[in-house]
Amino acid sequence: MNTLLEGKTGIIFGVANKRSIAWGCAKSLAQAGMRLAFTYVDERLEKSVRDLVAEIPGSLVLPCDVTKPEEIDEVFETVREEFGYLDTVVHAIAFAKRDELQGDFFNTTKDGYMLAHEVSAYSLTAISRRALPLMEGREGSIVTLTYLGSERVVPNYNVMGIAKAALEASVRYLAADLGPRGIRVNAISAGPIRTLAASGVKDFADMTSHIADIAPLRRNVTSEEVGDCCLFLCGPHSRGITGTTIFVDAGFHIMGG
Ligand code: NAD
Ligand code: 0WE
Repeated sequence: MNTLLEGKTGIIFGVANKRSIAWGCAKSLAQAGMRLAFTYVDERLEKSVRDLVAEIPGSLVLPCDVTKPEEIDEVFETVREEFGYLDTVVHAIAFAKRDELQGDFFNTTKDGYMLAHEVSAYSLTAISRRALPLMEGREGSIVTLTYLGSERVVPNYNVMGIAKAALEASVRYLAADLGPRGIRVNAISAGPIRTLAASGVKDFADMTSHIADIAPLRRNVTSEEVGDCCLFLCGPHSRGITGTTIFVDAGFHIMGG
């Protein structure tokens, strides 16, 4: 436990279970003394999230499916009542239909394209707009999670790559809007981590072993390492950084062969 973020509050979107990158972020922020609210997407995940969050006393747990605007409204209304203000938002949400994450990208359906963008990209803007009144003038920080598939072709990542490109562009536009109001916005581009969202991804084990062969650090990364970067981006040490993407990928993205 340290006191770096004592008296600060944050909300974390995207905890599903203990392997979630969002949970890695939660542990780092809670360790620094931040009071946290968590959202879960549906009843199927409620118990899993409540059981985990019991490890961090004083936390709020609220339902939020980002495809339902009234649920996002309700989350921020409750945070306003319970916390009164907000210093941090962690956005660690992505979804595409399983069918869209295999085979040729050109077969992406309009519905599949729209859904992936709604959940994985637009939600950052929808959340940031509602967070603004609670965060204004507090030197707050918004952090989202992205992946290299936004700028390079990663087989099967398909429509998620397009959605992550939109997410990263959203980070830049939001940073420009919110900077004058004292709020920073950044993305962390994580290397592959075996989470629920990665389970069932074809050839995932081959991808991670390739990274361990090629990346400068000759290994993969953990959600705790991503969480510590999130801690940096939410705290005073990153006060000069906004609108950017930081890679937590053992250096893999710099390699050309
Ligand atoms: P995860 O499955 O633990 O988290 C994804 C979360 O998205 C889940 O909690 C899920 O409930 C939530 N979600 C899905 N649809 C939603 C909706 N409609 N409304 C609200 N929440 C919804 O997996 P993760 O790997 O921890 O993913 C977190 C973030 O990290 C995602 O943005 C993902 O793209 C990104 N990321 C993951 C990796 C990886 O290899 N695991 C690498 C880089 C970036
Ligand atoms: O962003 C992600 C995960 C995105 C994701 C994964 C799933 C699988 C299950 C979004 N939606 C779904 N929907 C499902 O039904 N990552 C960065 C992890 C990931 O996913 C891949 C990867 C990597 C890496 C998919 C194909 C290729 C590589």
